[in-house]
Amino acid sequence: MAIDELTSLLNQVEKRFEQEGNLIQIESGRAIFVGDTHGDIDATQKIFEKYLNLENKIVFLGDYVDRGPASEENLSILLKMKMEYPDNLFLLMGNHEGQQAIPFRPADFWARLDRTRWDRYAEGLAKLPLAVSTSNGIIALHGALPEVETLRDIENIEFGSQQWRQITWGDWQETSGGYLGTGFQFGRLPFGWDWFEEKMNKLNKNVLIRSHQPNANQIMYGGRCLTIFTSSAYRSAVPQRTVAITDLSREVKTVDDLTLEAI
Ligand SMILES: [Mn+2]
Repeated sequence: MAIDELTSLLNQVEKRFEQEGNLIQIESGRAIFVGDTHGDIDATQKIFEKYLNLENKIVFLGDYVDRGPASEENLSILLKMKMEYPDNLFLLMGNHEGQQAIPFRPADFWARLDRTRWDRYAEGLAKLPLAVSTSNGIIALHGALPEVETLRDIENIEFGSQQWRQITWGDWQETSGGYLGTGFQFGRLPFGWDWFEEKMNKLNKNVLIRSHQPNANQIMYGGRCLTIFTSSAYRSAVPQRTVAITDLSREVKTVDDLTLEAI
């Protein structure tokens, strides 16, 4: 994309993200949750063909760039479609959009950008919302649950803070315990079942839908934690690109109340 076009697009879409704030509430209709797409523009286009209409709300859980073959194209189409369908398409932040706060490597998308584009993307993507709350019992975000007292506290989480990092970099381990300490992979924060239960009680939610961790078990914690991945970039760990669908008129108590579809 030419720099003028990029600047204009980011100027528009940033305003929209600022209006939405960190926490998006979805109250009605059908919601489709999409995991990491990671440069897999084919996945993103299939999602739009299959689900984008004025009745549906599509929620992308972050990580649009790096790893796959078409990062900038994937990100551009998502930002452009966000401006065309602002009330039907929601984009959340993953750790790959937070390169400015926690730089990591390899990051092929970021590494290929010149300084002007790097700065402009970093500034714009830092404004992405962090979480979606639905009226039928779901919280959706990229990684793990943040240390907050109530759902509304998510509104005040600052980019680059510890709570931001819990959301964008947090992993879940199939074990009891709270914060499980460092010593795992770079940047990642591992948490256990006790952390999950405690934070879900505070948020007053039944099911967490998240992505970020291709090697995680798809369903954990008594059927209340779902990890989906919607990219071909980690095909060995995740052979099928999966989305999760919910009808907001029905309460979701466990993952069994969601519909999982391969795209
Ligand atoms: Mn991630």
